[in-house]
Amino acid sequence: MKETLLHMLKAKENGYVSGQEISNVLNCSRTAVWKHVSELRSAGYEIEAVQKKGYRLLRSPDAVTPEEILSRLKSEKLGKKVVYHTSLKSTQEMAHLEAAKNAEEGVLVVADEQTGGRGRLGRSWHSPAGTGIWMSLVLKPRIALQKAPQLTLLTAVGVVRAIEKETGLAADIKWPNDILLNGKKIVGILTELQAEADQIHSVIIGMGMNINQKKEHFPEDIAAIATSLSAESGKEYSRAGLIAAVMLELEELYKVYLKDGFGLIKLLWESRAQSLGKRITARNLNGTLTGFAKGITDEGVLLLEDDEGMVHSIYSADIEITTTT
Ligand code: BTX
Repeated sequence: MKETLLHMLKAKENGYVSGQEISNVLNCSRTAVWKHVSELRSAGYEIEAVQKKGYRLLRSPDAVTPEEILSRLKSEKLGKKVVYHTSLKSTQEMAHLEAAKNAEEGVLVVADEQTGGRGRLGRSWHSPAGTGIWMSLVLKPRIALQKAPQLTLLTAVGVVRAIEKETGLAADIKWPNDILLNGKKIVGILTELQAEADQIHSVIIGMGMNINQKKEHFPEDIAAIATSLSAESGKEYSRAGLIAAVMLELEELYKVYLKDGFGLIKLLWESRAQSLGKRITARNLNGTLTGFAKGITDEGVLLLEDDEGMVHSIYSADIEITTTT
């Protein structure tokens, strides 16, 4: 109901929608219309009511509620169902539960704040209220287990393209899961699986995007490595607009991926990857390797050539670019 009402108000940009028209479309009384308008107002919408003219939307809050996301969504499947919570420990956790309940592909779990947001290897992800995007998308691709890392790379490409389209800012990808703006981390991607033997049931793609935080909002331990779109450009962005843009980009890339495989995605990824062709240090649980980042395989695995000329396949690591040549 609220969603339809919002759609109607938004569709009449700067114009009035009469109470009668709303009550006809929603099939409810004028008093019920007033109640829905009041609910929207308490959620932060500024709505003007003028006798004989009707209602006019003056301002929407920067919320990541289903109403705000769905009224901007252009994708057909991804993000069509939004599971929203003001505060969650982790959207990943909730998306795992949704996936286990046999949620349809494309379900998106969003929280305004995470109290226990997580990164890889048990690390934490700083997710304060009101300024960033913390979301987890459920996909159900019929692909072999070892191909799952490709979806992290696909997501990175989709997120970078969405940011560029929505904000004009050009971000880079650092293998495998970081998106950087001016050398600092603005987005982290966490891909997790529900699988049995070598059969994937669901892929849960977690995305943490720093959007409107000010520089001083970042805690000391990450202030030197993290940034937000707003901290870099001085502008503020609609989080719901960015979520809708990410869903559309991901949907387009995902369709190509399912139909034609990883080839095109790989090319797109390589064109945005700042670590390729550079001397890097890769650290993971097996130790530290330094060498030349030759490229990625068709599976999305990073190839590192060490100083003895031996090529190593790196499945998971933290990468540091040691020099720019
Ligand atoms: P990662 O392990 O590559 O990065 C985690 C590291 O990034 C932390 O140890 C810290 O140094 C740094 N960091 C923490 N918070 C931030 C931040 N807000 N901005 C920049 N750097 C930060 C990356 O893991 C994957 C993160 C995925 C987060 C999403 S949010 C929605 C979903 N739910 C959830 O619990 N996780 C995912």
